[in-house]
Amino acid sequence: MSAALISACADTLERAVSERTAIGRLTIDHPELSVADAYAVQDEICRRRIARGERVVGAKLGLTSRAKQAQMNVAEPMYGRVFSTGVHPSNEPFVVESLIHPRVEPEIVFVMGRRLAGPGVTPADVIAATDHVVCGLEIIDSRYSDFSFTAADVIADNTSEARFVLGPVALSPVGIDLGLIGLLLEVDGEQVATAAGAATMGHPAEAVAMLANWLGSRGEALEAGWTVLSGGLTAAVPLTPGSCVSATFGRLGTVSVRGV
Ligand code: OOG
Ligand code: MG
Repeated sequence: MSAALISACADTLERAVSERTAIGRLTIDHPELSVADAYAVQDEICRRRIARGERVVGAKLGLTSRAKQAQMNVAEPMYGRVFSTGVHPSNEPFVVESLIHPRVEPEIVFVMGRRLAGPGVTPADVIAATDHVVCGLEIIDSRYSDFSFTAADVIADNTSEARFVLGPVALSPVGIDLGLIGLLLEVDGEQVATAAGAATMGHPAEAVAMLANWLGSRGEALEAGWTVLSGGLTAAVPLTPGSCVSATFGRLGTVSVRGV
């Protein structure tokens, strides 16, 4: 795909964000959009956001659990970038209208103690390079109508990245089996899903290792201090005004967000 077309796709997605209006999939008009093209569109949008003063504070994995893959009908794991502007304070209500059609999903979040880049990164390397883990809720917002997309569409859209909320308990991952951390997801106090850390590729550190290897192959890295969202453990739930989504993760505590 030409540089002009990559730039035009970036324009279309950026307009959807600024106008808070969902668009049709890019691949309807551009069925030739490949995964590599899609990352080029994502890169272009990230470059523009950085040029406008936003700061990359980490990365996110997408579609790393069967629950998410089944919900979105996309079976391919992927990554995106997270920005300083995406941090939502845990005690503040979330204005639903600030996004197009936000959904919330529970994730285990790694905060890197040192830089990590592939090739050859293993889950044990991830644990050793991690300063601490926390639980989190990612607030995603697809720029596509009805969250309907192919892998290429959603990669171009920075994997529906919008905001995230971090939980209250920071723990070293050493000596904890993150695969066996239990999760209870509730909406307005009603149980909607349960899962364990192992829902993301057998172990959340497995997903983060894959990301470090992908980034390494591009000459990039998980940087020290970065926040890394390892992927939704359950299907995402809509965030609506007046509702409260809450995730309790064993020793990592409870994180919630209330829509207004
Ligand atoms: C794509 C984002 C996927 C995850 O954790 O699986 C994602 C989407 O579902 O809109 O962030
Ligand atoms: Mg996510």
